[in-house]
Amino acid sequence: MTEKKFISLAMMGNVDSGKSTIAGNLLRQLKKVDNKTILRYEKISYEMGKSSFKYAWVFDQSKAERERGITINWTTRDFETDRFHFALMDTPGHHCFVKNAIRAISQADVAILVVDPTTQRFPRRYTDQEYNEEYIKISKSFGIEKMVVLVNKIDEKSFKYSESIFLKTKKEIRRILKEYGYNPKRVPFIPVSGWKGENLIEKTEQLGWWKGPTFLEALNNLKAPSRKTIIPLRFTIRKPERISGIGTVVVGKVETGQVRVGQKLYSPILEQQFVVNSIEKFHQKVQVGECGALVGLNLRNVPWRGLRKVFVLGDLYDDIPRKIIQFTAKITVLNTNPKRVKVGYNPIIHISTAHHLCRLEKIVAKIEKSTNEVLEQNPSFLKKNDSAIVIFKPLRPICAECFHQHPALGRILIQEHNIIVCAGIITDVQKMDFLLKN
Ligand SMILES: Nc1nc2c(ncn2[C@@H]2O[C@H](COP(=O)(O)OP(=O)(O)O)[C@@H](O)[C@H]2O)c(=O)[nH]1
Ligand SMILES: [Mg+2]
Repeated sequence: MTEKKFISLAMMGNVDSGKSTIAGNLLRQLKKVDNKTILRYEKISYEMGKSSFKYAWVFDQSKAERERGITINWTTRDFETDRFHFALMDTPGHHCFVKNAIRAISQADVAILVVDPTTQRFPRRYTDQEYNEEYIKISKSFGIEKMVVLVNKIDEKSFKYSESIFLKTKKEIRRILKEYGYNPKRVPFIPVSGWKGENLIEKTEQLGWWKGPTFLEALNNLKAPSRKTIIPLRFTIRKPERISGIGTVVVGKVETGQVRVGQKLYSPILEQQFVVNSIEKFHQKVQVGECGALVGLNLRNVPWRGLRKVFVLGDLYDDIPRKIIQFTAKITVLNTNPKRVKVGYNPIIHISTAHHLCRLEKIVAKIEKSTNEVLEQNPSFLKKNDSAIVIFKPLRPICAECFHQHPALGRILIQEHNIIVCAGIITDVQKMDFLLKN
């Protein structure tokens, strides 16, 4: 039997749209969470006056998350269909924790956008549509080509399983998708109720008009993502964990190449090498972590403290990753920034699961986005919709790569006050010399 292809999914969308509830209820229906656990959540959440969050608690595991009724962390669970092995990442929608959402989305193959078309319950700084737009921008900037849109809460009083509300929502979201370069025809839209578990795995009688797939069917119908297996290894770390009896485990994604037991890995930030003791993929020991997989690596001789700052590992003998002290990027300004994007601008730049403080050293040229034709040399600032070639200098050396070599480490995103200011790709990097301490 050939092994099933692996796909990672990130739930994304505004706070309270029902991401955690959908994810939790889906796992319950797939019997990945037993009813006893749900009954326990039901009882305790009821006592806390948060009974509507019983399914969300499958993913919202911490005390702070449960008391506040919001997702803060980014939690991953797995499940299988007959074609694929999925990793399902639940992300926070609350604007205070959007950094965690960005990091999770950066490791996803497919984004699951959850939208709530029912009436808004409290005043917000931005409209729901603006939040949806931000998430679509984030996933596009990270090169996520596939998306599934779930129109949630069909059971709510103001929705009442209405086809017209579904179609209206679909039309609005499709317009945004198109604006940011997605082909709306390739994005399935599915009406669901995360709370009642309707149309997640099984169809519901209430939705007689719905002839399309359920959420799970849509996932099973996805095309397997293409993987860059033959390129040397880059492993992006989400978090280090200390597991009793095993030792230090780094959890992350095999972005390119593959990782093997016994392989010597190198961290440019620590300037150290480690040997892979064992690899775990959703609680199962494996010999190889294939390209695209989310795995835990148990490493020999890792300094626990230093690991927090490490985001990328590569093979010690094959295209070893190096520290970067400066990089050139082709960026597009997606939003006007009150301070404007000019030389000296000091943004935090997201690259894969990491973010770094950088300084804009130089605006080389303003260009025409599609043709790269130079419109202006050395402009003093950039405004909304401008594209440009720029040079950034990180405050401290970082790990990054040219987009055409390692796409996952060559995409950058600048976000300020929860608004995406710029997005782009790295076209050139200035590397530091290779150093090895141990
Ligand atoms: N009526 C109804 N309420 C829902 C549905 N899905 C989620 N909710 C409620 O919406 C609130 C927020 O849900 P949660 O899953 O925490 O949203 P998240 O912030 O996107 O993760 C909770 O009170 C849920 O019970 C649904 O399909 N129907
Ligand atoms: Mg949540």
